[in-house]
Amino acid sequence: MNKILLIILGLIVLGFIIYSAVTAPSEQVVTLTWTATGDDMNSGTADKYELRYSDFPITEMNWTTCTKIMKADSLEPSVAGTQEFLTVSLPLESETNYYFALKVYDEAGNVSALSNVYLYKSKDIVSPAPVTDLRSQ
Ligand SMILES: [Ca+2]
Repeated sequence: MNKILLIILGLIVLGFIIYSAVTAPSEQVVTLTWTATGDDMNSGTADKYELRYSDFPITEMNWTTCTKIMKADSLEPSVAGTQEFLTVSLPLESETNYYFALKVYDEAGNVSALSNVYLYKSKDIVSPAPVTDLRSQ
């Protein structure tokens, strides 16, 4: 009975190791920062942020088609003038353009215009192919 239990535990651990090895490199982490605006223009404290990203430049027109970063919803805006930070996870793609933009809401539901659009270019993570024909002449 104990042997079976050990085998099951072993399989669970092995499964977890394989799962971690497969899933760990699928994301990259980027820390975004910006200066908080306020409830009324640049004074007071806003109610929430809406942060989106896309692989194409973000405009007011295509804003709703861009991918919403849910983590930003739980970020409590700080008082106007404070530096905000948010670490976000992105799909791990080599040398890809990620455009970010955000909008600010107040308690009454008033929304700011689109922020500046920030372009983050992910790193080159693809190695050269190994040489396969090394030989003497
Ligand atoms: Ca307001």
